[in-house]
Amino acid sequence: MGFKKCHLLAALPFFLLCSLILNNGVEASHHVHEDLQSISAENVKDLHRTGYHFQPTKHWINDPNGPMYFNGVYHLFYQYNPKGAVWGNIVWAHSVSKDLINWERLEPAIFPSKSFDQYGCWSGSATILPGNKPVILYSGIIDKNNTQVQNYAVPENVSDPYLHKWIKPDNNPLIVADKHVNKTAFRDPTTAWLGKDGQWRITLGSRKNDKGVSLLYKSKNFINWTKSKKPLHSLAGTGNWECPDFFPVSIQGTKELDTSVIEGDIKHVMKISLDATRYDYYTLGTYDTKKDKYIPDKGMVDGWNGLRYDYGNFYASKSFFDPSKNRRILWGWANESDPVHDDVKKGWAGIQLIPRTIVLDPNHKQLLQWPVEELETLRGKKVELINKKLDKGERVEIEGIPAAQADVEVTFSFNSLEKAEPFDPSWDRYDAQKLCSQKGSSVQGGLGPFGLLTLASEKLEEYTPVFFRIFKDQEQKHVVLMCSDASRSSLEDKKGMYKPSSAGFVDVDINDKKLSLRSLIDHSVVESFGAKGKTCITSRVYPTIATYDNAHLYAFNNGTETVEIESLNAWSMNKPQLMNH
Ligand code: DQQ
Repeated sequence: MGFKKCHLLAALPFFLLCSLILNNGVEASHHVHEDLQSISAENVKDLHRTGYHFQPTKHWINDPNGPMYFNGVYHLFYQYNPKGAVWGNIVWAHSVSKDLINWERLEPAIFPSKSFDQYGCWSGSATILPGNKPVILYSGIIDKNNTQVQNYAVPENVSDPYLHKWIKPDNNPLIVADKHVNKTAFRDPTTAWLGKDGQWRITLGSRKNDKGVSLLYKSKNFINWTKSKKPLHSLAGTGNWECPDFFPVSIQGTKELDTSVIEGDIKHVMKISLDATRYDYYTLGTYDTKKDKYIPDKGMVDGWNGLRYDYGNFYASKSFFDPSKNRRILWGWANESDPVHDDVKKGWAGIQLIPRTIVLDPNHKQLLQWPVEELETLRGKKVELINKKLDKGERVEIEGIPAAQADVEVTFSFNSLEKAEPFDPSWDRYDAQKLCSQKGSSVQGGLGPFGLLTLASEKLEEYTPVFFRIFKDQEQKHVVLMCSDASRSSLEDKKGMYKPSSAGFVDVDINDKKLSLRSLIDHSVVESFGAKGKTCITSRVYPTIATYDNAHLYAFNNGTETVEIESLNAWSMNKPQLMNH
């Protein structure tokens, strides 16, 4: 996938070049391997399959689609290739759950069958209309040139608890591109929200030359849609926007909100998936309902240098409001980081990450993300460590649980901030990844690096460290770097294997001299949450030695300042029930 090549080129002037590499001139966003996309998996390889993440028994998956809670059941649809382990032949696969953890796979809900979607059923969202009527909006591909239109589908029988069958009425497509819109960059409708004028609104991803655009459409009856003259939001130089998401968050943070809440003590979140870098970026801001415009808050960085949901392998995410627990839940997809031919050999590619709750940080400057509480029902055996000092160069093994399939929560504390290294003013404040690749976990520092060595072999031939390193800038402010470094995750080093030193900065007050970390370790994925979900990083890794019982977990400190593991709890993780997956 272009992700591997292109975000190395993540600099503005390279955008067009990047886009060409990614798409060969066609606005499809995924690499197309026509020769491989219909090779059915004969034998599915278990090595590196996850234990508690969502994945089907075989073949390719990408974007989560139309997540919703309806009549006591969670529905997750997702882009799926029923015929092979690379992108292509895309349908909406469908799974249902009562708890977001155990899933039952049903037959695909939407698949190409009509003139308005015969070349593909791409991403979209669900809205529950008044009278408890769910409706899906999705992008249909109508020809070989990737012309995109927006369609709808409704359940055949709303009384069927699992909504097995979906109908695509004959009055589709609902929306086609007008002459001002690039019809091959015109996709991924959001959940609709209702304006005060009684009109529904949706936004969808597009671009005008190199300007990323979130087009706005309005409708009184959900059938006839009119394009607003002005987009909801746009930004020059960002290229094609995919899978936009637009929703309110509560300022009080006690109860989250339905997508149609557009007033009150709220802020709005605008998330875009940038095709050129393959990251999900968001800003917080205000929805001006009179002008139907989204305005990012002052000081928010929009675009390539903006906040990301996750600084690692996480893309095309989608959120939904869960009225049963008054929370907003975010689903993201993690692609493989291995060569495409390995995916064909494995017979599978792609996982959905653990669903995360999202709330506004009390500082109102960012979101906080945390694995849904239901994940804790999978916790098995627990081991703990309390008040364990780690001097410079020390590491301690967390023993007693299978380290390849675990959930770890740790709080580190330190006595002083004195030894924080100076933050060189020539370093790029937005390029945490570069800093992490230069100052990895083994390069001695002052305050840090300290953290966890996940999926480690006993002799450390392989390991994926997740760690912090603390600097002090010229204004004497502390800068906290968080890394999830895949560069030594595998002895395998073939062409096409992507092993980035993924990293982000953590906007956290460390005057209490503490930093917390949670890592969800699951064979080929490490999902980490720094400072209670301020900065999240996901790595996909393919250890050759540190697999199953040969995987180890350590806490380490390579800084001159002693750090203490104030508390560490680690659990083995049980397998959820994934029926027919
Ligand atoms: N994936 C879908 C598109 C979307 C892209 C196609 C993002 O609708 O823009 O599988 O990964």
